[in-house]
Amino acid sequence: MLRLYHSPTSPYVRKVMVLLHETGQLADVELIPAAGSPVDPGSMPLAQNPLGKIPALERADGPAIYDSRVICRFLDDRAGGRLYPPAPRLWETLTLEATADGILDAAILMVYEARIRPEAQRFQPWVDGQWAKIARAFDALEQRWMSHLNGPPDMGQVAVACALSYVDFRHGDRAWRVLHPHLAAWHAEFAQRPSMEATVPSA
Ligand code: GSF
Repeated sequence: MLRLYHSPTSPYVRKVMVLLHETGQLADVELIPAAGSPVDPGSMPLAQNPLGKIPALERADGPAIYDSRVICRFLDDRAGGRLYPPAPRLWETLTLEATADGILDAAILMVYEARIRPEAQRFQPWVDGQWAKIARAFDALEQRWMSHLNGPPDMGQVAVACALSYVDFRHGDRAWRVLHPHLAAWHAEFAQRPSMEATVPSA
């Protein structure tokens, strides 16, 4: 049995959960709740992932694997490799996934700055710089990636959908849809996939 260290609000964990739904592997994975932060590892699986982050996937016959991109490729490979296409399209899929993860990295750093750093020590240029990365990524998706996003379903699309949903979840005050109408329309449709609806984060 595979054991996935999990949180219902983690967008990186959500990528794995969406893949499990899409590939029919939900029954093969036991979910282990975990929570923590860079200043308090809490119940994070430090023995499985020295970085103290989730997701991490414990296997019966080998060391635990992480991070979410490694876990997604492992689980997709285990199911026959449908969500990571062969090269050369693979390089676009992986770049799209890296773009989505970069949006998540910036969005989570903004959350930590507000949630963990004491008010007197918060540094607004840091937050603005993180949001600038997200805004440029949205521009790139709108201007250069819509043909890939509208192509055959792949992990790049799953990652982008999870990233856009996470920005809505944690930074709902940032109105990104106005300037990115094609991306917004794509997300509205992709979010209706059963795998996405089954993994909506609860507050
Ligand atoms: C990032 C995972 C991550 O930051 C991946 O799996 O792709 N590159 C990794 N996870 C967060 C939880 S979340 O909000 O998604 C995490 O584990 N934070 C705790 C910490 O100490 O950073």
